[in-house]
Amino acid sequence: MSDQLALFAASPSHMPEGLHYMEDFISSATEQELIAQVAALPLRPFQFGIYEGKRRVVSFGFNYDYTKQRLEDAEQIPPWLLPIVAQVEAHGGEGTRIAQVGCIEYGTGVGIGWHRDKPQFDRIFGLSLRSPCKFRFRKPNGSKWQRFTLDAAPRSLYMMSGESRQVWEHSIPGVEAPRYSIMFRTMAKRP
Ligand SMILES: O=C(O)CCC(=O)C(=O)O
Repeated sequence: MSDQLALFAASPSHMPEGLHYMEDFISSATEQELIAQVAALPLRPFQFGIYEGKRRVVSFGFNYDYTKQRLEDAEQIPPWLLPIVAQVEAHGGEGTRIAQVGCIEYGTGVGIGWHRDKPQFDRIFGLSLRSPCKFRFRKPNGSKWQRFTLDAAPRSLYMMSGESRQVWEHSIPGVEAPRYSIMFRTMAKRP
């Protein structure tokens, strides 16, 4: 484990393999600044082909187009996000290069359904802002689901890699208070 990943080592051992979690990744002052920046973005309802999700999003670097089923170029990661991108890259360890950032706003009662992130991406980091959420995981276990729930606190960072990223699905039930998150994604290596 790299020195940087050792900083995530508080993760309980019963977590899905490859899931790491760190509380207080940022200060309250930085959280307030990031919330103000994200809230000022031109957030739009998440587009899922002909469907629209209730969470509102903006993507930088790349955007996955569900109609065309491919990644499209998106606007460059803006300067105000670069310090936090650098902080996430440092925690991800040597060779961590964030190529895509997604900013998400969840109103009260809004969540995200079961899914795995697109295979074009490799590791996924999520910074939680403003209020907590139940970050749920499930994977098939015979005819049942094996489940795990991470209580993701505001200002915490999780990282999904390995099985938690490739095998387990994740979802968030409707949040009890408005929540923002910033997702940071590295690219998968092409075969
Ligand atoms: O808001 C979060 O922490 C999770 C978002 C997520 O799962 C996604 O954008 O694919």
